[in-house]
Amino acid sequence: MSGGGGPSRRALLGLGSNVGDRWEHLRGAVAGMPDVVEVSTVYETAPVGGPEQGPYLNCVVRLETDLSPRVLLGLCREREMAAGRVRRVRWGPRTLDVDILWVDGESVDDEDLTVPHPRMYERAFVLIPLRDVAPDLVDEIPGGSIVDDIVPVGPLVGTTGA
Ligand code: A4P
Ligand code: MG
Repeated sequence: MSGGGGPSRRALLGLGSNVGDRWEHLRGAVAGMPDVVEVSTVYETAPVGGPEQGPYLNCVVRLETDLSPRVLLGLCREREMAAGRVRRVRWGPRTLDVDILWVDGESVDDEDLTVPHPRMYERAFVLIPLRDVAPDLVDEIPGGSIVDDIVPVGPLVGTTGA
C-alpha cells in the first residue's frame, strides 16, 4: 500500500533495456518502484521492430498497489528519466522502458495511456516474463513457449551483471 486511498490490486509492469548497463537499469527501476511483490526471471531477447539495435533485457514486475494507472505512469516515466532515457525514435534503443501492462479491474483509453497495453499479447518478450508472475493472464505465446531468441538469464535480485 502507498496511501493512494483505493483498494489494493494487482498491477503488472513490463521493463526493457538495451543500452548501457542493462542489468543495472532494470535493478534500479525495480528498487525505485513502490509496492513490488514479485519480479520475473530476466530474459535476454532479440529486438522487435524499430531500427537495427542490440538485444534487450526484459522482465515483468508484479505490484500489489492502490495507486491508479495514471499515478503509475508518472512513476514509470520517473524511472525512465532516472536511467537517463532520451526519446529519439519509436521502438528505438533505450536505457530503460517501463510500460504498464495490466491493472486488475482497470481499463484506460486515453491519448497518452492505454491499459491493458495494446501490444502485449503480440509480444513473446512481454508474455514469457509475464507468465512467470501472472500465468492467468497468458493463454498463449505467439510462436510457441520456447523461443530461441528469448533466453532466461536469471533472477534480478542477488545476481550480478549481464
Ligand atoms: N503510453 C500509452 N500507454 C502506455 C502504457 N500502458 N504504459 C504512452 C506506458 N506508456 C504508455 O512510449 C510512448 C508513450 O506511450 C508514452 O509517453 C506514454 O504516454 P515511449 O516509451 O515513449 O515510446 P516507445 O516505448 O518507443 O513506444 P511504444 O509504442 O511504447 O513501444 P513499445 O511498444 O513499448 O516497444 N524488443 C524487445 N526484445 N524488447 C523490448 O522491450 N521494446 C520496444 C518498445 C520495441 N522492441 C522491443 C522492446
Ligand atoms: Mg514505453
